[in-house]
Amino acid sequence: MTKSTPASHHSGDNTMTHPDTLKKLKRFSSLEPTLGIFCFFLFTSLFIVCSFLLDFQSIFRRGLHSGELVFLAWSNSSFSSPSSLPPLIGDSRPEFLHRDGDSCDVFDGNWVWDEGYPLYNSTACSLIDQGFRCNENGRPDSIYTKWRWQPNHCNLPRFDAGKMLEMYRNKRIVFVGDSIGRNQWESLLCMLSSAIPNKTSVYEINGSPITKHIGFLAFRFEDFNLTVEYYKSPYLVVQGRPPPRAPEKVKMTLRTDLMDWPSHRWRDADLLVLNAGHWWNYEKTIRMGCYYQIGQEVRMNMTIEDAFRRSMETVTKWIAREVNMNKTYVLFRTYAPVHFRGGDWNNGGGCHSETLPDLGPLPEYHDSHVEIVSDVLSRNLNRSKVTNLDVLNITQMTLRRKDGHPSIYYYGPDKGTAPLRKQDCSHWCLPGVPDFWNEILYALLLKRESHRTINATRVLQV
Ligand SMILES: *[C@@H]1O[C@H](CO)[C@@H](O)[C@H](O)[C@H]1NC(C)=O
Ligand SMILES: *[C@@H]1O[C@H](CO)[C@@H](O)[C@H](O)[C@H]1NC(C)=O
Ligand SMILES: *[C@@H]1O[C@H](CO)[C@@H](O)[C@H](O)[C@H]1NC(C)=O
Ligand SMILES: *[C@@H]1O[C@H](CO)[C@@H](O)[C@H](O)[C@H]1NC(C)=O
Ligand SMILES: *[C@@H]1O[C@H](CO)[C@@H](O)[C@H](O)[C@H]1NC(C)=O
Ligand SMILES: *[C@@H]1O[C@H](CO)[C@@H](O)[C@H](O)[C@H]1NC(C)=O
Ligand SMILES: *[C@@H]1O[C@H](CO)[C@@H](O)[C@H](O)[C@H]1NC(C)=O
Ligand SMILES: *[C@@H]1O[C@H](CO)[C@@H](O)[C@H](O)[C@H]1NC(C)=O
Ligand SMILES: CC(=O)N[C@H]1CO[C@H](CO)[C@@H](O)[C@@H]1O
Repeated sequence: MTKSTPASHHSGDNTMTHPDTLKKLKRFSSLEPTLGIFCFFLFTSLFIVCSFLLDFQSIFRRGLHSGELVFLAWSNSSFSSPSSLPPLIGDSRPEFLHRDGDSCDVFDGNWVWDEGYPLYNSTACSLIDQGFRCNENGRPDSIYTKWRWQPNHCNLPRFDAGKMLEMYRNKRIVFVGDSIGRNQWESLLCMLSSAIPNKTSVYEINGSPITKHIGFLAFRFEDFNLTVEYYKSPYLVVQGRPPPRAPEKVKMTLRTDLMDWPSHRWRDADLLVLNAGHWWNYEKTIRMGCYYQIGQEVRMNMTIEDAFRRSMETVTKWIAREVNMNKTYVLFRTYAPVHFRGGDWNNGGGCHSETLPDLGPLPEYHDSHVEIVSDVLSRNLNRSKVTNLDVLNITQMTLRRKDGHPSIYYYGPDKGTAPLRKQDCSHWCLPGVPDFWNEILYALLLKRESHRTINATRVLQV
């Protein structure tokens, strides 16, 4: 024992004389208060850790927020078993799929710790871009994969890949949009393929690899005759050459009145998930010489907001006119916030030190994309016969997840981590945040199915 104490090592001599020992004891007694404080902290930390391990896993599962947990930890002076806890708010939440859950807004909620997640292992899923494989690319923490989305007023069903595959047997699921849409598409590919033991029975129909450079990718789940497709179309409308006699600075135009060319392949999907927003900004349009066009006319002074609104109107009119709403369920996913701090994406902004979500009250958040989408959709939904469309309103829930981005961990393992000044705080690590957009998507699908079944039964009974 004495041999291993730092004191004996430092003296280099383990035959201590009596006065020496006394001196040491005196030194120790002068240290006593500090030692006491240290022990106190050690004990409290242990206490917190133990109570956390013993009790709170179950509370987290039931969905209290971490703020409330801290309060419980400090106000209760003894350990208690989960069963002795008072009834929790979580207990009274109805299931979203149950009739009592009909009025529940699944997008109103918070993130809760859940050891039962993530739903898949990225090393076991080959269908993810290297850029989203954060842990494989060196990200040291994995806490960000353990937060589950918990609505305030109901409980969501846990994603069941087998059930969703069965629902979409002989069908097509189509994602259209920007690279955040590809992020969500890859998340769903992994979530679904986790239930398929024979990985070679899931393949890209043209043998293409997963990469951001290909505008169309379709994975076939052979056993279910299901394809899950991705079309890159960041504006949803046509981007092309300017009309003749356009001013010289016009290098390209966005036809805000014309759906993108491959749209004829989208409209027959059984499930169509659209998104837009990240490319509707100055840097990617006007600055590149890309102006907005309506008919044959280039509108040199049209604002980005007006152009985006106009294109969203084009999208909703296309849905009403071209999409068979008896067959196709359309979901429009709202804008996923970015989290660049200390700069923007192109001048040194970052998020690499974020390891926890924002669980507290959120600051005011305004994004013109979100406002325009909800405005255009709600007005057109009301007027037209478009009934089979829902908004995947993920903006607020995603705003809380500053910890979910690849930041500097988007290069392959051979290249190491990216420089601090070139971070990715737009896309999402997988497994991660987009899994929960898909878990909500899955819940909405089941809810819709159950309504259909109930109505069908009713019709039969009449
Ligand atoms: C989206 O959800 C947030 C959070 O519940 C809510 O404040 C907002 O009004 C919703 N927007 C739409 C268009 O439903
Ligand atoms: C993921 O799978 C790999 C190999 O299949 C395994 O080594 C690793 O431990 C798994 N990771 C987790 C978090 O389960
Ligand atoms: C496979 O699914 C497609 C629709 O995606 C359908 O047209 C075709 O008939 C299905 N094939 C079989 C063998 O059921
Ligand atoms: C896995 O799927 C491939 C492609 O369809 C097939 O050739 C192979 O026989 C399957 N393997 C097993 C063990 O079922
Ligand atoms: C846009 O430009 C046209 C001429 O090209 C002009 O008549 C119009 O007033 C301008 N509108 C705005 C809002 O500046
Ligand atoms: C959709 O279903 C309704 C009612 O069953 C029917 O009247 C309508 O013709 C259908 N529309 C299409 C495009 O199939
Ligand atoms: C939808 O239309 C109904 C009746 O025309 C109207 O009462 C309601 O306020 C409208 N809702 C929206 C969001 O415009
Ligand atoms: C089924 O009925 C419920 C209410 O009874 C209604 O809210 C829902 O829109 C109906 N669904 C379909 C697909 O008709
Ligand atoms: C404030 C608080 O939550 N106190 C709880 C401490 O634990 C007992 C059970 O052991 C509860 O009954 C109290 O409500």
